[in-house]
Amino acid sequence: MLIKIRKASDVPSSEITPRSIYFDRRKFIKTAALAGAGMALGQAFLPEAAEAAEAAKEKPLKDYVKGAYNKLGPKDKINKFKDITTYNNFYEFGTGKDDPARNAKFFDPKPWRITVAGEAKTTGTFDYDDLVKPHKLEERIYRMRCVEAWSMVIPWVGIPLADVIKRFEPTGKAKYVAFETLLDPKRMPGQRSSVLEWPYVEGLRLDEAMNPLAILAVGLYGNEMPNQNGAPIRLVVPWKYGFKNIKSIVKMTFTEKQPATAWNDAAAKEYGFYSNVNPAVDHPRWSQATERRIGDFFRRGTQMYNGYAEEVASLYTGMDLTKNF
Ligand SMILES: Nc1nc2c(c(=O)[nH]1)N[C@H]1C(S)=C(S)[C@@H](COP(=O)(O)O)O[C@H]1N2
Ligand SMILES: [Mo]
Repeated sequence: MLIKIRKASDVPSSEITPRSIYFDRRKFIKTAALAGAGMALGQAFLPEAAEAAEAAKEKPLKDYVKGAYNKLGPKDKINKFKDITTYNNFYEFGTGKDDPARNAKFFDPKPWRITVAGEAKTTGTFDYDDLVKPHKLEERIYRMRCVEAWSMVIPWVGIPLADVIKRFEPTGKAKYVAFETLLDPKRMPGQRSSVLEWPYVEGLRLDEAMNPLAILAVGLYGNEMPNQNGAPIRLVVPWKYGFKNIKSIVKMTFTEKQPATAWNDAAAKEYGFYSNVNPAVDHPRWSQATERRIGDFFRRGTQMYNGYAEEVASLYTGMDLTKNF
């Protein structure tokens, strides 16, 4: 049994953010449990993370191809659902790793519409179902390497980005595809502060976007995408640093020129357009030679293209990777 969750629209915005409320509630939970009230209250008072896990499990994705792509190394273990859903970067819901799980809790990602614009034969605004339903869902178990030098292995469920792009028939002028996250400070409290320019934007060269590894993910662990991971639909390009994997996408634009990207706008010397995982190109403020796999004690070496060189290296032949970082 889960407590009935109020819709985001029923929650006054003043109630979504304040940490004090959260901490007070946690204190209350502890006290209640100690008093032996836990049993009577049942699962309504599970700790936050377990509650989120329970909620996600109630939304299983039906009918997806298991193990469609699963090229893990001997030292790769799929991360726990708890790690994947409580250690996040999603600045629209706060800058702390545990902020998105808490602050995205009441976000309601349906109905959702996605606008396709720019250099393509078919453009317009589409309902989520019209965009996703024509495609067969596939499980893709990928490593994800954040530019901050931590990593995870995540069992995504999604659709190949190339198949989506083909449906819109980009014109000969289309050289890039740009993506935008929802802009809605009422529902995304982090957008009320100016840590980044909103909306969060990202982009790929069209040939990168057409690479078979690139997917639009709509779920993980066989369930619909948890809000904190970018519900209802987000990009996953596993050979690039995590910030390329833009969440909660509302717009896709085919462009002739290289589009602006959020972290490049914020600090161009630190975050390039390409952002391919590369142990030999350090971030100006830290080394990228090693990484910390969430759940591990010892650091491990960073792999070129995050271990996907075989699939993607040909996209960058002849390019100076130090300049095009
Ligand atoms: N819209 C949006 N997308 C985003 C981010 C963000 O802050 N906003 N953070 C990025 C970063 S830095 C990382 S590492 C990944 C984290 O994805 P995860 O929380 O699902 O592991 O999301 C990326 N996508
Ligand atoms: Mo990241």
